[in-house]
Amino acid sequence: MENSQNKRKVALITGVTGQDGAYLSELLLSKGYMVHGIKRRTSLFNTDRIDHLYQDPHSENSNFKLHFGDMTDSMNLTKIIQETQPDEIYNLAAMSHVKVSFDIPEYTANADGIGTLRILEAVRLLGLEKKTKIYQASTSELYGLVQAVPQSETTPFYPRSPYAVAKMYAYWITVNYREAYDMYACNGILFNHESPLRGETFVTRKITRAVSKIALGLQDILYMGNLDAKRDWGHAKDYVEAMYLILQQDKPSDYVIATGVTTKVRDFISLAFAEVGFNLRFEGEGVDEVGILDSIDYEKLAHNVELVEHKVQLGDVLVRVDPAYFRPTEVDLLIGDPSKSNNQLGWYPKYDLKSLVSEMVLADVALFRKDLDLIKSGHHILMQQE
Ligand code: NDP
Ligand code: GDR
Repeated sequence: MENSQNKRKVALITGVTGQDGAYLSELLLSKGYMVHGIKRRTSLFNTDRIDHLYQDPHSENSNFKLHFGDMTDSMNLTKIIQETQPDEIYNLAAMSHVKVSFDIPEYTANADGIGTLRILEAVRLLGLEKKTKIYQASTSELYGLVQAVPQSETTPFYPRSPYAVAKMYAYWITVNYREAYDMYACNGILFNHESPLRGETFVTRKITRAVSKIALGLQDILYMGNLDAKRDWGHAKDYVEAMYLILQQDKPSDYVIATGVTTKVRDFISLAFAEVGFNLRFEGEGVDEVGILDSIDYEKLAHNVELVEHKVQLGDVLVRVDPAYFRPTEVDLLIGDPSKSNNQLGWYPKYDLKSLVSEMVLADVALFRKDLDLIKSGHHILMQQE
C-alpha cells in the first residue's frame, strides 16, 4: 500500500463497470486508494467485472464504494463529486461503441461530449479546481481519416463517427478548462486496448469468443465486417497504468498511449484461430472473402481446448463477411507513436499482441467450456452471436 489509511487518496471513476473501470479500480485499490465508482441503474446487476472488488457498504473500512449516476445528469454528478471530494477523477464513462454511435448519435453526444463538460464544470463550481485532477478518456478515433502516421499528440484530428466527434468535444473542453481555469485536466489519447473483460461486441472479443465456440462445436461460422482495418492493439491492464501515471506528473498534459504496432483485423482472426490449432487461409475479395480451415495442429488443439473430437473439417468455411457490420465511414489505419509517454511517463506496455490474443482465447475457451457442460447436462443456453 502506497497511501496510509489517514491520508489515503480518493479517486472517483465514472464507467467503473466497464473494461477499463474494472482494471483501474483494481490498480488504485492496490495502491491504497479509496475508490468511488459511478454505476448506472439497470434492471439486472451490471457489475460482473467488479464483483470481486465488492465490499459490504455497511463496513466502516470499505475502500470501494459505488454510487448510482449517469453522465447525462448534471445534478447527480455534481452531488457525487461534492460528497466524495475526489483527489482524482477518471472519466471513463461513455457510449463507447463506434458503430452503435451511428444509431444513437444524439445520446452519444450527450453522454460522451457534454458528459465531460458536466464533470469539469462540477469541479469548477464546487471550488475543487486546485484539489481535483481530472483524467479524460480520449481516443485514437479522434485521428479518423488518416492525416499522418504514426499518430502522435500533434497529429491533426479528423473524426469519422458520431462517437469520435463527441469525443473531440470532450478532448477540447478538457484542454480549454485546463487553460482557462488552470485545472489539472488531461487527455489520455488511448489506442485500442483489449482483454478478457472486453465488451463482447468489439472486434477482438467477438473474434476470441467465436473462435472458442467454433473449437468447442458451439458455433459454425464467424461473420465479420471490414477485414482490412488496421488497429494498434494493446492490453487494458497496461493502459490503466498509463491513466494513473498521467495524473501523477508535475504538470498536466495530453499523452498518446499505444504500442506502435499495427495489425489487420484479418491477421488478428488468424492469430486467434491459431491459438486453438486451427490454421486459416483467406480466399476471395470484398464481401465474397472467406476464411477456410487449411490445417489443424492437433497437439495445440488438445492442449488448449482439451478436445479430441471437434465438428469442423479441413476445407470448412469458418469466416464470412457480412456487410451489416460495415460502418458508414470507417477508420482504416491506426498506429500510435508513444514516444512522449515512453519518455515523460516512463510508460511501456508489458504485453505484446501474441500474449494478448492467447490470454483472451484461453479465457473464452474456459468460459464456453462451462456452457458446454451445462448444455450436455440438458440446460438451454442462448448462444447469442455478436
Ligand atoms: P466500456 O464500454 O467497457 O465501458 C464504458 C463504461 O461507461 C461502462 O461502465 C458503462 O456502463 C458506462 N457508461 C456508458 N454510458 C454511461 C452513462 N450515460 N452514464 C454513466 N455511465 C455510462 O468501455 P472501456 O472500458 O473499453 O473504455 C473506457 C473509456 O475509454 C470509454 O470512454 C471509451 O470511449 C474510452 N476508450 C476506450 C478504448 C478502448 O480501446 N477500450 C480506447 C480509447 C478510449 P454500463 O456497464 O452500465 O454499460
Ligand atoms: P473501434 O473498435 O471501432 O476501433 O473502437 P472495434 O473493435 O469495434 O472495431 C475495430 C475495427 O474492426 C472492424 N471490424 C469489426 N468491428 C466490430 N465491432 N465487429 C465486426 O464484426 C467487425 N468486423 C470488422 C471495424 O470496422 C473497425 O475498423 C474501439 C472502442 O473501444 C472505442 O471506444 C475506442 O475509442 C477505440 O477502440 C479506440
